[in-house]
Amino acid sequence: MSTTTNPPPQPTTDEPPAAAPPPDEVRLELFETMVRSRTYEEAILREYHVDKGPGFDIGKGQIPGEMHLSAGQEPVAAGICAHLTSDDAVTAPHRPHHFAVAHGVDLRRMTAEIFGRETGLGRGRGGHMHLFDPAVHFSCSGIIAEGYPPALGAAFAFRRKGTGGIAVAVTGEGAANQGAFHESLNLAALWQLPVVFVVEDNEWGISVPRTASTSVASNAERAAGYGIPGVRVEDNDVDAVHAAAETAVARARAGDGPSLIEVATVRMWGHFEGDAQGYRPELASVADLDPIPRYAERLRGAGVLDDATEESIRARASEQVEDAVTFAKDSPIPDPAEVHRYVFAEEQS
Ligand SMILES: Cc1ncc(C[n+]2csc(CCOP(=O)(O)OP(=O)(O)O)c2C)c(N)n1
Repeated sequence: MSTTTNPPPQPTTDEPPAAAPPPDEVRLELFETMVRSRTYEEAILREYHVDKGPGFDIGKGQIPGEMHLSAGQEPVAAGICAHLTSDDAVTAPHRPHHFAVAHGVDLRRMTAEIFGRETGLGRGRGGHMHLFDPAVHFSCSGIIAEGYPPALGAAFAFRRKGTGGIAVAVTGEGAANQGAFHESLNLAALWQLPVVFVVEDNEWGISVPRTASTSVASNAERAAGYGIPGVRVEDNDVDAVHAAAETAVARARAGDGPSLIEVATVRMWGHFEGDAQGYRPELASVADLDPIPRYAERLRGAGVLDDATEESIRARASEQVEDAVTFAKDSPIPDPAEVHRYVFAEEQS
């Protein structure tokens, strides 16, 4: 019987580029995108809890069903989407709002979808985990890691059509243990597709810590297993995400194939609204990790942001968000007689 010895592990990941910060106007745009996203989620949070009582009944209220909010993870979406246009595709996970906002999904129709209204992106049939906006090639799914394979399809189509578009596939670190994640990395590498894979490592998959679900310290190491570059951005740093994405997007656009970016980020609120988070020892200090005031502080220190600019950014965000919420609330609910429309049903009644 012969035995083989595995070679010692080699360093497998590229270090994120130690780039200079983006130009001032870009940093302000990154800040504004993050503020718009947070303002949006604060409004959805407010509206979601209306009429859920007494107690908390997830099926009640004007937005029934589960709600997964992304507060804290805004640097990932802002830094990546700053390099994209509406000709590029984004496939987001069940926690999609920050990517939808950053990629320019129609805010009114997205909000109407979340409220289950006929004017929604999916005529109110899909809800907050199923937002589809073909105008900007955006989609998301409640089935974790299932945004990865469709991103390959979009990238393949863009290449065949010669549009110059690329696809960005986003998932959480928990979902990076799903087969669809690994199959997608393999095929995208094999076919050298213009894809950027993004993993948001918020350290928790519902109540499961990443150390209990994931065999490697960084998903960037897994990229090496498929022969593609992988980087991990630490500290939820939007400037560093922007720099890493610049490299990965340029590589995809140049026809040099896919890359993977993992970002160490933070889920500031529950896995879903109503989650008491008793499993989370660090809960008391999570608010200190809020990336938006941290970035504001950094921009102030660099002389990029002042009170007046921040106020106008926040006012603009509130105006856009409240306009979208009003549009949604003023929209009709779907006609109950049409419950069988757009679904496979043996009998239409
Ligand atoms: C295929 C599949 N299995 C299980 C679930 C249930 N589920 C919903 S979210 C989630 C955890 C996801 O964790 P992660 O990928 O880290 O994303 P996060 O929620 O932290 O953003 C699970 C297991 C699902 N939606 N899809």
